[in-house]
Amino acid sequence: MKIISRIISPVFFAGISLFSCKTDKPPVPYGALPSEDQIKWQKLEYYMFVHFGPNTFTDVEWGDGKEDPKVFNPAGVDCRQWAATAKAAKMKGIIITAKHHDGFCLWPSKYSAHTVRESPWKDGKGDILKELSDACREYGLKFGLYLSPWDRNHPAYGTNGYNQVFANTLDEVLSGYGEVFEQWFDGANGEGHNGKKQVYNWDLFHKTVYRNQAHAIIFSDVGPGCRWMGNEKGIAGETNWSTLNTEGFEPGRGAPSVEILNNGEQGGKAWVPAETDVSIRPGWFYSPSTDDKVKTVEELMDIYYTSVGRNSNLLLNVPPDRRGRIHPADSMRLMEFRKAIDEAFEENLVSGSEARSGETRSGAQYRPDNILDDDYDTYWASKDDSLSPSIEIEFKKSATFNRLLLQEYIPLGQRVSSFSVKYRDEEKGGWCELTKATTIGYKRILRFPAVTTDKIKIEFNALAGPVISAIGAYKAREQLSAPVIERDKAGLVTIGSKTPDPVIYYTTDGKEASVNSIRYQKPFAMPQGGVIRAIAAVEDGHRTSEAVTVSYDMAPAKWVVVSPDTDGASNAIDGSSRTFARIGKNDALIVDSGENLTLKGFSYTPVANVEAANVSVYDLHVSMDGQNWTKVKSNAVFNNIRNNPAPQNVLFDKAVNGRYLKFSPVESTNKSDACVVAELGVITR
Ligand code: FUL
Repeated sequence: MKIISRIISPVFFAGISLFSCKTDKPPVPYGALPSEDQIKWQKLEYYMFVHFGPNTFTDVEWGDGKEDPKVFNPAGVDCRQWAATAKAAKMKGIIITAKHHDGFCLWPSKYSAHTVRESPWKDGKGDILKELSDACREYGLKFGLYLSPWDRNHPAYGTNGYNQVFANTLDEVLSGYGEVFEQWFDGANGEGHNGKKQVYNWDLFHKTVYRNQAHAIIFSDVGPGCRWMGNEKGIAGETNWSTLNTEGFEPGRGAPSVEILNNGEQGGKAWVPAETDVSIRPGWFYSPSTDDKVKTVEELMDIYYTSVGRNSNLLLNVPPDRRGRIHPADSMRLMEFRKAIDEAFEENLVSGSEARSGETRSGAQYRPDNILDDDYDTYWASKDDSLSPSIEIEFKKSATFNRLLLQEYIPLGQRVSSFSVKYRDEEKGGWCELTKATTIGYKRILRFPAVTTDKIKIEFNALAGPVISAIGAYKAREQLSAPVIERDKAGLVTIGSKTPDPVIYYTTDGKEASVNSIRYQKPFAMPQGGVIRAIAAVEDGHRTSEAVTVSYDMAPAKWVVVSPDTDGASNAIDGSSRTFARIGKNDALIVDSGENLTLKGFSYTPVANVEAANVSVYDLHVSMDGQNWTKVKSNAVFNNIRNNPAPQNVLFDKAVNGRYLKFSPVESTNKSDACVVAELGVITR
């Protein structure tokens, strides 16, 4: 018997191993798929947006096309400095606003009379696109173009002829400056200088792009190359499909809802991945008034996690200043941001681990441990019929981590619809819930409080057997949150923090805050306004947060709402932007400040939500007695307030004396009949 088994066993086991060596066919691609160009584009992950033009000098977000081209006169344009900064930040390219809504061309276009040629810059002989494309080539960066079809200057805008003018303009830029990796089409479409709107010929525009740049990715609300993800705050959907149904939709007002753009659509017929465009400052163009409002590293890291970490590329706007250089406040912040990303993802704790899954396809190229190498093109693939497989990773030794990174192999489609992560905790008795999420796509990063374990298990739910390129675990340093400064109606300032029990230091004299500044102990009064700078500190001041700066004008302490006489109307002057008043269109919000003021301007705080009925067009009157009114603003526009609902500070041409303010909404961002006012304020300082 023994002899027989000795003879049989090797044959038997050879048979098994021969059998297990059988290799399954590669997984069948699922649903809409990315093109090769889209895959290359997705791997860029992070690149720079540059808003530069007359608005840089006139301090507006949307120029009206009537600005004198002479305002464009930067003293020291240095596109190599932009490229060097992008390179040092490990961004992969730069997209520039070649032509914004004002129609001003940053190159001497033969199709426009509103260009750098008409400006005093380099005696009209300069060409920003030439300088920047050369600099990008020198620094090994990709070069991309933003061109707004909406043109508030061009005489042909609003006529049939304009579409061809725009196509010619595209032709000119796309053939003149070498390779263009992305063509950015802004969906905003307002009136031209003649009050007319344009029906765009997108088909003609797209053909023009592809004729010149066959591999360019076309951005718009609905692609076709990549899509706007629905807000300008840097927050892509937690669920983010790269697929979308685009038939019957158009960029701009004809686009699907912002919610759909934010989430994509499961089973969508086209592959249109998300791109997150967001500015490092409150506005898209440079303004000296925002030098101290550059986003903190904490905010930028949040944006990184809600964009790159949610299956979206990140297009971060860094607007050059009036010299034509990136301002030190922005470049310093970019370097700190880079350092924080690099530190967070420096060490992948899964290296040297073992990965196992019982639902793996046969064949070495599908093995679970393919997720552990650095090669995106190797993957673990489950069997065709296993739509809910799991994979276990056993660490070499017990590890502590607070980030998990997962990547699907997108050339075979986006397949995972949800997954949950468990970790082994012997003391608690086995597997414990760690976190769960929905989609993965090209890259997904999850954040959670640090956990220590030797083993994790990920359970997937998928539309087709999951194909996973990478799973990584990291221990990122938790940022010490910057203080949050708030002031109430009476003018009482409170400074808090998300970090438990920090010590907060602040200044009110304009000086930088440090651990030697005033220690915050209790709320303090600032009814007349001023500047507050604050930092938070822990570990006896050895670790400090980033500094925040907030400027206040006078508090609405004595103010009352005269009209409308509705519940909640006083929310517009309660000092809190979390509450809001509703004002009927064609109605007015009248406020009595209780004293005669010298008004340099006013401020309107919208509700910070793209879908809110914020005021986009308004009239403003001022009065001494609440009877006789002076019109200070008529049919005035809050530019780009729909996409970027940020506080608006409006300066008057000259100061006006008054006690009463009448704010009359004319149009709202979502065309509804009632508009919202989170806060109305004055500028007196
Ligand atoms: C928006 C524009 O209206 C803004 O001015 C900015 O250029 C942003 C990137 O796109 O739609």
